[in-house]
Amino acid sequence: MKVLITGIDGYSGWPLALHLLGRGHEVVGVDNFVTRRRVREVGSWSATPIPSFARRRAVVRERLGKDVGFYRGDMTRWAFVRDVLERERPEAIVHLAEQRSAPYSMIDVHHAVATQVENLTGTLHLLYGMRECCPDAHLVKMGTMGEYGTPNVDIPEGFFEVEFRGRKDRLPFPRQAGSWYHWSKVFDSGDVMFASRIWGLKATDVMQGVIYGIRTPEITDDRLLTRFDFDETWGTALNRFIAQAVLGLPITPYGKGEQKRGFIALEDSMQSLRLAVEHPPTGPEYRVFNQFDAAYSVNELADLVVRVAGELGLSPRIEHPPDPRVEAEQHYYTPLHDHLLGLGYRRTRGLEEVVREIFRDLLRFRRRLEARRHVVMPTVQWRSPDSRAALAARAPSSPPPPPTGTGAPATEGPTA
Ligand code: USQ
Repeated sequence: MKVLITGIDGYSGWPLALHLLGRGHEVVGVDNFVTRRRVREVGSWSATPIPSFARRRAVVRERLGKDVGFYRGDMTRWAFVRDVLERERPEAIVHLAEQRSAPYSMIDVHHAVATQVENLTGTLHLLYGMRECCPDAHLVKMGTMGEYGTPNVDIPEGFFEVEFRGRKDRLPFPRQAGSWYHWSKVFDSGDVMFASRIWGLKATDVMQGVIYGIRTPEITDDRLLTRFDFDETWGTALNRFIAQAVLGLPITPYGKGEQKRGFIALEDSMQSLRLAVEHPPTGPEYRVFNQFDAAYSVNELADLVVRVAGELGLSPRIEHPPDPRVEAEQHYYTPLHDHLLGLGYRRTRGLEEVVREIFRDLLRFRRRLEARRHVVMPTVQWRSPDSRAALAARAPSSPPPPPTGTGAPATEGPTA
C-alpha cells in the first residue's frame, strides 16, 4: 500500500516509516523540520543524535535497499498539500504533522495561536486535498486521549449511547481537553468527522495515549534512531523520568502524582498505526480508536523508574513540584480500548523491559543529556498567560524564545 506520512521526521513519523517499509509498504513523507527548530527554540535537543533527513534516507537505502519519497514543505500551505496529494495519490495518509506539545502551546498567546492555527489549517488542507485528489484514501489522523480529559465515568471509543429526557442517541463523547494543544486536537476531530460526513471520506481518529520508548525492532543502527526529547516542553512523562534519573535530577511527578494516563510503547504505537492503515473502513466512515496499552499514574511510573535505576547503581529521588498544569491530580480513569484488540493488536514487551532499554540508551548518550540539564525542570505554568521569561531564565545566555514559525528557514544538523 502507498502510505503518505505527514511529519515523517518526528518522534513517531520516522519509526513509522521504517516499520511500514519493513512490512512491504511504499512510504512517502512530508515534513518542514519545525520540531527540530522548536526544540532548539526552548534551548534543548534530542538525547539521541539525529542525522539530517537526507542522511536518514541514505541510510535506509543502504540498510533496507528501499527509498523513502520525500517532500519538504509546510502543511499550512494549501498549494503544497494539494500538489503532494495530486502527484502521489496515496491509498492511506497518516497525519502526524502537528505541533504536539501541550506545554509549548501554553507558553504564551503566540505559542497558543501558532499551535491552533497550524494544527487546524494543516488538517483542513488535507481534508480538502483528499476530497479533490484521492477521495478513496484512508486518513489515519493522530488525535490524543487528552481530548476526553478525566471524566468520572468510563471513556468509550469516540461515541456513546445516551438517553436524555426519554430519548436515545449515539453521540460523540464529551471532550474536556487540558491545554490549547489538546483543544486543537478536539477541533481537528470535529473537522475530520464533519468532512467524513459531507464528503464520504474514510477516516480513523487515533486517540493516542502518552508514548514512551526509544527503539523499535526496525531501528537496527544508531543512524536510524528516532529523536528522544526530555526537556520540560517536548519530553513526555516516562521518558523525562528516566532522563532525570540518569542526570541525578529529582524525578518529578507533578502535584499529588495520581494523574492517570493511558501509556503505550513506541513500537506498539507503530504496530497500532500500521493495523489502522492495513484495516481501513470498508466504506465512508469516521471511526475512533483509543490507542494505549495500559493506564498508570505518574507515581507508579516514577516508582518503577527509581527501582530500575537502583539496579543500575543510580539512586534518584522523587520530588513532587507543585503541578504547573491545571489538571485533576487524583481522579477516576477507565478508558476502553477494544477496537485495536479486535484488529489483532498485542502488546510487544512489558513496561519494565522497555524502561531498561531506555536506561541503556540514555546512559550511552549521557553527555548529551548533561549538556541540556538546565531545561529539564518545569517552568511553563498553565495559570500564567506568559511563561516566556521563566523559560528564558533557565538558560541566561539564550534570549527569550519567540514562537518558531513553520515558515522559518530550516537548518538540518546532526545535533537537532
Ligand atoms: N507529568 C508529570 N511530571 C512530568 C511531566 C509530566 O507529572 O515531569 C504529568 C503531566 O502533568 C500529565 C501527565 O504526566 O498529567 C502526562 O504528561 P506528558 O507531558 O507526558 O503528556 P501530555 O502533555 O499529556 O502530552 C503527550 C504528548 C502529546 C499526546 C499526549 C497523549 O506530548 O502529543 O497527545 O501525550 S495524552 O496525554 O493521552 O493526551
